[in-house]
Amino acid sequence: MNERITRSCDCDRVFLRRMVTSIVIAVLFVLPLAGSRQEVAKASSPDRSVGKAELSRNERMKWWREARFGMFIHWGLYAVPAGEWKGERIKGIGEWIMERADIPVSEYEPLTKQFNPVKFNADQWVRIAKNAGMKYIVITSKHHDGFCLWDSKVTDYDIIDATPFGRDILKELSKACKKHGIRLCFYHSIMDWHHPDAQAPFYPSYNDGKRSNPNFSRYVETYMKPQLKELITGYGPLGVLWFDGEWIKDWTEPQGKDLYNYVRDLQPDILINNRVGKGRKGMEGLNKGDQEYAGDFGTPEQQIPAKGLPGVDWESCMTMNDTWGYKHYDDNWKSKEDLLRKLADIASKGGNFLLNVGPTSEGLIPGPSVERLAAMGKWMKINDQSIRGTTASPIGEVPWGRCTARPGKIYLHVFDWPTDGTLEVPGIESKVKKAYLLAKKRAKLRFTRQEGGTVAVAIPAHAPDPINTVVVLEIESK
Ligand code: FHN
Repeated sequence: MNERITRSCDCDRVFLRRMVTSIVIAVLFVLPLAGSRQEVAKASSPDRSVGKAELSRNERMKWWREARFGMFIHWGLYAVPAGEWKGERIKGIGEWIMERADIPVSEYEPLTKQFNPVKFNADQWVRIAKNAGMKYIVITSKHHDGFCLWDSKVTDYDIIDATPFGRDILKELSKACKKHGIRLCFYHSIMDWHHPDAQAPFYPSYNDGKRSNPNFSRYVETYMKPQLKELITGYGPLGVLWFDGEWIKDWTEPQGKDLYNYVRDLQPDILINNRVGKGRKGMEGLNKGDQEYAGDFGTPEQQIPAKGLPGVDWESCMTMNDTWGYKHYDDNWKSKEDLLRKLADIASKGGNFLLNVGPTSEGLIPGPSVERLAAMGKWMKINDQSIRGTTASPIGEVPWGRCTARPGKIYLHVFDWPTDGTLEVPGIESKVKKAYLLAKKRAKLRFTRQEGGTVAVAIPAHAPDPINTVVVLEIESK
């Protein structure tokens, strides 16, 4: 992903002087600090506040790379119909019901009168995330349907002015996140099916990728940007602004670059995903290769890249069942085994896992989600150092599971426990100092070095953790 998009400006002389200053600072003080990951930052970003050098991209990304695991929350008016409209079950993802059931704005808006999540408890939600081992929460401030989960000054189509609930959800969540040391982040849809200057006039094909609204730039300048300013200055500092809905005809890469700069000017250290512009290749989520695109990390959706991507930051977002927004009859839940192994798989390829919950209209995270997150938390409590802040496997693929690493340690995530008492680990070039189960550090495991860099570790007859037992090799770091 690329560094901050440097805006062209008519103050070239001043800008040039700043460029030279930044490059000198970078050469003398910042670039040598660059992490192991390929430093893609340019030293040319102009200072945003006089006298304060801007954080490099690696410095901004540090907490996010360390976190590795976050909670996605899709919540809004769509939780009221919960997948049904006029007695009919509507196919597809729940938060798209306005589009999938051809609901006109005039019929969708009254859902606000039924949105009264009296069981919502921000502290409880944040504790569920924290206890699962998640370090950040990305919640839909505004999804495609245009409904705002905070008290916006530029519309009444929000939680305070339009619903009987009358509490500022995002304000309460912001407070709870600060209390528990969790980074609050917002998902914000560029596409807006409610706003007359955006996609509302395209009813019933709100998502018509071929149509343009002549007033779209008015929506961007007088509505979307002011709302983003409200969110960043009123509920921040934020960890990430997670844009979506960028695939519409009215949105372009230059607008994405402008929005990236606009947001970073409001909060210089914020992270922004690659859906702010037009860089991503569909659900694969990584950037097309033909030019520099705005955004700090790639966003594979409902999938995990086949291999690690050296020097690229990416985050796989996934549902726990088949929908992002709540549907009362979607019980196709992924098992805790599947979710835990996905977490290890993603980390073994150097990515982050953004796992979704879709709360009900009462404000509750569904029970099956809570159970799975508790199980993941139990595993993370023992094994989180094999995920948190690790880098991709240094030894490629292994037949029995996955690997992650940090300087001096290789973590062997064993899914298929060998029955012959020996775990064969290929490609270990460094000297192995010791081996042990992460869950039982003091019980050292014997190991021998075989031909061609394979290390054979003597392991117990039965897997201590049938889902993922972590064996640690401490090595002489280069
Ligand atoms: O259309 C959205 C969808 O509702 C959901 O928010 C996902 C999650 O990333 N993103 C878009 C589909 O790619």
